[in-house]
Amino acid sequence: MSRLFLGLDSSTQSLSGVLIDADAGEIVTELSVSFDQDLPQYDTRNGTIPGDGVTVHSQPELWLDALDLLLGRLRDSEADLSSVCGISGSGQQHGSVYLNEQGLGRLGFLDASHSLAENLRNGFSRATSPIWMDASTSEECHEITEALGGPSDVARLTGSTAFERFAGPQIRKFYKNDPEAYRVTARIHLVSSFMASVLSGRDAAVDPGDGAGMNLMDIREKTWLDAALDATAPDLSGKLPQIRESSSISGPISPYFVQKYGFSPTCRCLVWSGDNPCSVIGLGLIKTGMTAISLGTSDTFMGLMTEPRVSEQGEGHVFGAPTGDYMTLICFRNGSLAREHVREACGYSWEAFSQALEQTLPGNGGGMMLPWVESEITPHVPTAGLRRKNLDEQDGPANCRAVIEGQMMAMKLHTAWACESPGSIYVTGGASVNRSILQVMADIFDCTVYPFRTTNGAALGAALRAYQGVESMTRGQTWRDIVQPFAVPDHQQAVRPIRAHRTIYTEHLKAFEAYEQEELQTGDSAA
Ligand code: ADP
Ligand code: XUL
Repeated sequence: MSRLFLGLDSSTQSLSGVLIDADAGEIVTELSVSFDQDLPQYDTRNGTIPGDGVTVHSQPELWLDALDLLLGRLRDSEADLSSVCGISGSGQQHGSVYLNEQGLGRLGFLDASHSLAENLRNGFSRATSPIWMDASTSEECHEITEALGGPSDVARLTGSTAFERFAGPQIRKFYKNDPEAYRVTARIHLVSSFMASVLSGRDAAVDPGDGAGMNLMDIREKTWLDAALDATAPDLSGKLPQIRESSSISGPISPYFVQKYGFSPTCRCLVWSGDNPCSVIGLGLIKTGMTAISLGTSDTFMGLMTEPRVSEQGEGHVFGAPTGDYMTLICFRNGSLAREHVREACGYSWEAFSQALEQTLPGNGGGMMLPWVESEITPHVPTAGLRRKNLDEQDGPANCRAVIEGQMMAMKLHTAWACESPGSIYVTGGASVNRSILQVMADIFDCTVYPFRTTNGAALGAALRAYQGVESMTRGQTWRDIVQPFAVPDHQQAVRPIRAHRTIYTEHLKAFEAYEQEELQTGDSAA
């Protein structure tokens, strides 16, 4: 009988499942539930409750209904859920779920004749959950930062400076706005640990990957940091779950899922993690020094590290990695957004955009662009607006090269604190199909770039974590044994740096850095 492992990814807009066959080394099936389309009764937009764009929440019952729906679809497919040996998951990071005593108590008694959402009705002390897109807690970030001694102390202690979307500032805001509801909160879970609690029918732990996204965890000790808890809200330690390594088993699956969907009672539920730590595994980043870049809606840089080093500028984050090491995550908000903006302004297709890159020269004759179409996370740019230097707005091809060079040079500069010169880069996300863009990346980073085709990287990573957690207890397989058949870059499509471009970019990077500094200091938007 095959040994199957299930990975779930509870993300912003959907819940996905990837079922893998560990013996065959292949994916058996992949399914997804879209919140907006499949659960229209919640009336979400892109998975969130419509609002002002600053306060951004979702409903925890939505995630529960999605779980019932997805598992029902899996049961009705060919998949043999009774052969699933282990389940783990990946959650959108930073989102928090607030259970009262009743909700916490119900976890152990889920009744299969009702839905999960019905089981947990009246079980929440906060009706909706703030998620990672929420930016409404600047005041609380400031208060927490003051109490902990300043931004560099917060970063050194917790792995990140205080960020609006992180759970700690969100908890503080809840406590300040509704102290009574905060008082009756018995447990504050992350999306990941909430879903793990439901699956295992018991209060599940947070792992160091997702726990680091709260501004509450001691990044070195991987324990709750008393000073941060005190700076956030009273009596917080009794309201938080335990922290346990992400390979830990939370317990056997709740009888609810055995009765309803045909899982074996011996199926084990592992602790869940955040989507970024899971993606690191789904991309096969299991050795320190390995790096990946995702060119998606926003661009993200991920890398494994042995020590939790933080940037002096407070850029990016350090999270625990599922391998027990650390990982960095550095987010550049203006990714595809800025590429599309420039492409559309030129009236180009992606093909014409690629041709423009091919017909222009590295260094762009000194023409540069700071691609801040929206406010930028890295570097911190609150005032949106494209900036250009030595660049004619009407020159389409030069603008295409300038946006890509600007993005890659910014990435090179602002990730150097974490990884000065990567040996190679795995690249994924929608724009990774574009080899002309990858050539600029290879030249600027001066290393080989390997495209990595994956759709459900976080769910796959979660399935591999389940496999590792269950199997490492008995068979002693290494991470390499586990990840290798599933997570392989496309070596035939590798893009290598062109030697002749090295000196050009060494010089161009210096000019770009000076230009960026200048603009960051003046702070005004242009063009
Ligand atoms: P998400 O962050 O939503 O997962 P994806 O990784 O799916 O995003 O990337 C989608 C983006 O990929 C599109 O918005 C588009 O800008 C970009 N894209 C698609 N094809 C190309 C191409 N040939 N060249 C550059 N970018 C592309
Ligand atoms: C990471 C972050 C996002 C969410 C998306 O810090 O905010 O990547 O995890 O799900």
